[in-house]
Amino acid sequence: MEKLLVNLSRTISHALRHAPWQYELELDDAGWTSLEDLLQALRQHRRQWQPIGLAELERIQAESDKQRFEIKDGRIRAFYGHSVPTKLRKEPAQPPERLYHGTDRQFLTPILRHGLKPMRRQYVHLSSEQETALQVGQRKGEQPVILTVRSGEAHRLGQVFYHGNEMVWLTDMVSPEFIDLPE
Ligand code: HQG
Repeated sequence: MEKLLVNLSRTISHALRHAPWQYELELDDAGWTSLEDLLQALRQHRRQWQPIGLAELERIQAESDKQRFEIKDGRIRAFYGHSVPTKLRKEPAQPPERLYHGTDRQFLTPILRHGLKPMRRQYVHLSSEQETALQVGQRKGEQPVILTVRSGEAHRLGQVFYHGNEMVWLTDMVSPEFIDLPE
């Protein structure tokens, strides 16, 4: 994807996940905001973004490695990743039997002691595929580790999981008893 679109995608993530107020946007309880307001804010943010419109957002959707945003009925939201202070409403869903979490070896001791915590985000992020988890882990340090989460078992015992997008699942925390290390 060309640089302009990568930068645009990062700024949209920042606006919709972390700091909507910096762009004079307000998110509703499920994270939606007006698409037209977002486009206006982006056009003001950088001079070279003045001509951007829906077509550029659609190109980001088509060319990104991940599905990060949802656009519907004149509104847009981030699928996952939020850190805004008000916890967003997500729809509970039945997870697959196993999910994966990529991290770095340096975090294993606290994770195995206290479980997976959302840290600075609203939810713990889990991947439905090991390959995606590996990519996430590689961003955290030199020694990526893929943890397996027995999500089916946790769900049957009452833990709630939420859909991010097709590949990303969210939950409030994962207790160490449901986490398996690689062999
Ligand atoms: C670690 C990307 C110590 C956890 C990805 C992770 C994802 C603990 C870090 C999405 C811990 C938090 C989110 C504990 C968890 N003690 N460390 N008890 N519990 N951790 O960035 O899951 O490309 O907030 O292992 O694809 O890495 O941005 O979460 O290393 O879906 O669209 O604390 O972001 O998507 O890191 O990544 P993050 P994440 P995008």
